[in-house]
Amino acid sequence: MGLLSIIRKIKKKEKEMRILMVGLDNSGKTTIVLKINGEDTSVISPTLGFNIRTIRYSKYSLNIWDVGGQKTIRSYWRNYFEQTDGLVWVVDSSDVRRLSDCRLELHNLLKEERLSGASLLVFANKQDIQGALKPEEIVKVLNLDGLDKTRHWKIVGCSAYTGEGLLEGFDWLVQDIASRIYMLD
Ligand code: G3D
Repeated sequence: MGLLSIIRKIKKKEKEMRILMVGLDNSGKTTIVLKINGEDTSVISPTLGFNIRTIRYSKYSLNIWDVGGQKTIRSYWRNYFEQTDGLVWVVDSSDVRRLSDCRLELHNLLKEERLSGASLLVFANKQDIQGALKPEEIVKVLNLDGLDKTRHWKIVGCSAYTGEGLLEGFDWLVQDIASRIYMLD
């Protein structure tokens, strides 16, 4: 292999970002990933309780790990933390009953040492449903203002059905990660 192709290869690798999609089951993780990339989504591992999808997003290649949220498999989330650049925490904003569970799981997750540097995007999903809590309300219920001051985070209201908010959220996440890890770009 020539030097140029090696350099190209390294550069290509550098443009990869590893994103972990998490949240309670039924929050809309799968629907969001499908919506953002439509048919182009390639599913690497549809079995084993998680999917890895690689999507092109501007000049980056996002490896999105979509880990199931059922209670029984939440304890396995920790197996996917290594080298996570960004976390997308998806909330079903219409499922008020489970928001305290949601807050608990989120804060537990963020205690993980290996995730301490990851940018956090909170998607207040299902905004199309009447009665869904607004992003400002989700901030309060999930106590996001109480997060560690060093955490980079943002909340965006969205609907995986209409597509509202999805690009705004991913744009922020990708920019935030890029500014941390690709400073020479
Ligand atoms: P998960 O991957 O987090 O478990 P899914 O969640 O993507 O499977 O979505 C769970 C259910 O919520 C699905 O409904 C899906 O269609 C619905 N859903 C996801 N996003 C939205 C949204 O923005 N608005 C509305 N109204 N519904 C949404 P079903 O009925 O297929 O189980």
